[in-house]
Amino acid sequence: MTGAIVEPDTSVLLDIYRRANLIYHADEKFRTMILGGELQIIYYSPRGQEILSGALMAALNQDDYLVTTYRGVHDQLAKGIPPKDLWAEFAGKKTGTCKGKGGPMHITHPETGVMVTTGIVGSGMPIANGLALASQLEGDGKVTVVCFGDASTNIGAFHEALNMAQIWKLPVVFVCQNNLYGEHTPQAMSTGCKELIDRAPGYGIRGVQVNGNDAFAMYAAAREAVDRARAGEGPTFIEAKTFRFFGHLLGDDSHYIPADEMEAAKAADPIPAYRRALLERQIPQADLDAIDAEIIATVEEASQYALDSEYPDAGEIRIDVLEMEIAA
Ligand SMILES: Cc1ncc(C[n+]2csc(CCOP(=O)(O)OP(=O)(O)O)c2C)c(N)n1
Ligand SMILES: [Mg+2]
Repeated sequence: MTGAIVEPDTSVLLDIYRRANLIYHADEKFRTMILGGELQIIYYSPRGQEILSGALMAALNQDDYLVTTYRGVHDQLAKGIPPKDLWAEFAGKKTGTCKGKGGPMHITHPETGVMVTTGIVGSGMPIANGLALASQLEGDGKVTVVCFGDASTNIGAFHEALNMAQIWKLPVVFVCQNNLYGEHTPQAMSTGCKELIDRAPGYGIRGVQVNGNDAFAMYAAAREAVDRARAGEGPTFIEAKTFRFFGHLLGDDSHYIPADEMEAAKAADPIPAYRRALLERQIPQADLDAIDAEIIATVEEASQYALDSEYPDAGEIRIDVLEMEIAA
């Protein structure tokens, strides 16, 4: 874990609060809409991982790059995609980030640096290297962050990407959001090494293990890794420990998670814990309540916008796609 932590100032603490609680309320609304039949999508809830993502994205610039996964709605919102555009894409509407043709699994929004969302486990890491290599060659000063889960560290692409990033000193930060399970399999059943951070020395890459649910520790780890990458000091592998409260996908009853493990994780829910931490630091409750109210209104507006928007026209089906002529 990281050592002594210098606390960020109040504006950063509130920024993290805002990002994390936008995720929290959006996730709640997504689940309500899906279970109520208003939205027909497969949904991978990031509930429990909000603080990790909020603190991580608060350390990035708007034009820094992000690559994330099917569970990436927390990362996408925290990176700054306008909720209306994101919601409409989830609903498959033409007002969405990809004109409703990508859906939740393929969110892209270059205006806020969200370059790729992928459902192919581990595939984001080499792509992140490509983005970081482009930044290095062009000298644009951007940093690429790539998020992935614990089970993704068993994919070959993870090992190739860490090695290549290190030898080329790429401005990339690999963030493993270790929620301890890959689908229904606990880490110990799929992974030989106990601590994922132990994979870093094998590639000579800087490794940092952190409690991702602790906003202060997570922000400090992210800040340092991002600053180093931007300064040309190369990549970092961050293993951020966290937990997911709704299983792999919505509808998963999490029967494979021991009851006491789930209970302990919920007792340590990072969302109320961070609110308590801010109140202890004399941040007025009214300020936090005002942010919550604003977020709830934003989420309501975004979800209604998605419902009210139109589906793409049938004539759109061959536009924005790669077409190949197949010889008869
Ligand atoms: C290459 C590949 N193999 C298998 C799958 C099926 N699959 C989808 S999610 C997943 C688990 C990934 O777990 P982890 O990386 O820990 O991320 P989490 O879902 O916990 O956020 C698997 C095996 C896939 N999508 N792609
Ligand atoms: Mg996982």
